[in-house]
Formats: sequence, structure tokens, C-alpha cells
Amino acid sequence: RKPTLAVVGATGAVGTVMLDILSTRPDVWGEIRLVASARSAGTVLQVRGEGVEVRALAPGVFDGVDVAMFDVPDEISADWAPVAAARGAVVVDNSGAFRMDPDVPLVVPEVNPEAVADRPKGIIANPNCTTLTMMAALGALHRRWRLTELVVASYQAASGAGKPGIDRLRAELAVVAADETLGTTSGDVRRAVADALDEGVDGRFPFGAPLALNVVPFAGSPKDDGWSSEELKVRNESRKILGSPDLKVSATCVRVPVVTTHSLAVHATFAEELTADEARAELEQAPTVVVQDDPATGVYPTPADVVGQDPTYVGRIRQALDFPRTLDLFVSGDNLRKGAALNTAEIAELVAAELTGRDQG
Ligand code: 11C
Repeated sequence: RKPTLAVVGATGAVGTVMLDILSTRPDVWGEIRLVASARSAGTVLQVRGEGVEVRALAPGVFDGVDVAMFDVPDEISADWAPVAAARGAVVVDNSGAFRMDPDVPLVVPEVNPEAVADRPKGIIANPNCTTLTMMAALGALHRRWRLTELVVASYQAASGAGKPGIDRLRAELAVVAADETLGTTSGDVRRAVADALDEGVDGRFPFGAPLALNVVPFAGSPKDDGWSSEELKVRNESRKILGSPDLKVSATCVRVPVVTTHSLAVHATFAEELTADEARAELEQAPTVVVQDDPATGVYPTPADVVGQDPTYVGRIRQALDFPRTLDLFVSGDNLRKGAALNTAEIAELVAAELTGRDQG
């Protein structure tokens, strides 16, 4: 019997990509059940070429479900993932609610697939998209040279904030495209966007400042001592995924006017000396990493080229001039695919293989 899958949050930005992924990957699932808020119940969505009616989130929707993927806000996952697990489903959760729980594995299949099996709560967590964007590449380098220090700056796309984030960036772009004088005097973009989109007051911009014609040096929510939630997630989650509780990590998370695909400038220090050529060769062997690294001819990853694709793209691989055990590199990955839906689907497939094997055994 093929396992039954529930997709909770089927109508969101990640959920929409998930349905596409489920329609194109090898079909390991029996029934696929779509679940969302009561507001979306009754909507018919296409998955595997068939219309499936969305059900409202309620305990009964998990009856008979083997694996439940959750792509919903933290508080909904916190309440409902345990409900699904109590009804016998293995939950793969893409929120931040359980990632740092010691009884919940945090899994990137290229790095720590074995962690899937150790899930005392019946819940497996999917990492934050910013962390996840660099993990396949860093995991490959860590396996060979052992990562000891990680300093990153992110360039995060608007869709990290879901469909409202995409809609907001497009609305701001329409405003600035209509006036070619904008971007020339202090505050002109801020005023034009505020006037057109009725924001009015500084600080009420969804991204903290206008995103069109701009970059915003803050992503996530404010935490102690000036850090953002995203920056702390990068630190804590990288340590947990790589199994390096003492890894030194410092991150600066920045939002850029890109619809989808996060990038990171990475300064990674290893226990062993390594050259850029050795690192390039190692990354070229990694099955889900694509190296694009010939800056003299304009070959490097950019979000506009990477979007919609599954691999992690890596370029600008350099040995840091003043640091013999350190590489500088640039990574781009689709935050809705590998950064969210694809990694969740891959984890769920590991569980499906385990359940199917158990059935057959
Ligand atoms: C962003 N990375 O780009 C965030 C979104 O912990 O899953 C995902 C937040 C999370 O805004």
C-alpha cells in the first residue's frame, strides 16, 4: 500500500510550489489530501493532474494519514502538528515551532538523512529557507574539511514572506516604474511608495522600508542585542543540521528586491587547509549542487537564473587571501523549492520509503 499524504497549508506560496513538486517527482504517494484554513475549504486544486478539493483543518482530516506536511505559520504548527502526530501521522513541519526541540530532528537529506529515523514526537522539522539555501553545499565541504566558523550575509527574496511578500514587492515595483525620477534624492522612494500604497508612517512598511529600488538590512523579527530572528535561526539551525554545537556563526540577513531565490555570501573557515580548486571539485561531485564559477566570462549564479530550479548553485569560489583555511563563495537557491517545499517533500519521501519497507517487511 502506498502511504497517504496530507498537505497542510496547500494554498500558500510554499503549498502551491509543493503541489507542483508532488506532480512532477516520482509518485510514492497513495491518496494526497489537501488541507487549509476554513476560508479555503472547498477550493479545488490540481495535483498529479487531478482536481482535489481542499478540506478545512480539523482533527478528523488526519485519520488514516501516514505523513502530514505542514507549511503554515508557527502558531498553527505548534497547535496542529501534535494533533496530526497523535492520530498516527509522521509530521514534516516547515515552521519554526519545533526546529530547535531536542526531540525533533532537523533534516537536510544531503547532510543528515539518518536523523529522520529518530523522531520521538513523530515530528521532523524542515529548516528555515535561509539556512537551507547553503546547507547542501556547506554539508559537502564540511564532510571533507570540517567547518569551524561561518560568517554569512544573506540576500533574501520577497517570497520568504509568502504570497503577501510577493504581492507587496510587485506593487512597489509598479509604483517606482511609473516615475523615472525616483531613486535620486533621499527619501523619494519611501514617500512615493507610502503615498501610493497608503502606508503613511515610517516603520509600517511590511519589509521595514521600501523594497523596490532598495535593500533592507533586516529580515525576520527583532531579537535581543540587535539580532534578527533570521540571523539567530541561521546560527542555531546550521549548528544542529551539521551536528556541530560549537560552530561559530555570525549572520547579517538582508532583504533584496527579488521575487524568489535567496542568496548568501559565505565566508567559511575549516579545520583543514583547502584550496578553491579542491572545494570546486568537491562541490562538482555533490549531486544536488551546480557550480557556476567563471567570473571572467560572467558565469556565476544569480537569482533571476536560479529561480524555479531544484539544485543549489554555487559560484565566486575563492580562497580568502588572508585566511588559509577559509573560502569565500556565493550561493543561490530557490527559497520556495529547496528552501522549503522540495526539502519537505524529500524528507517525506524518506519517511514513505521507511513506511513502505516496514509494510513489505
Ligand atoms: C524569510 N526565511 O525569507 C524567511 C521565511 O523560519 O521558516 C521563513 C521563516 C522560517 O523571510
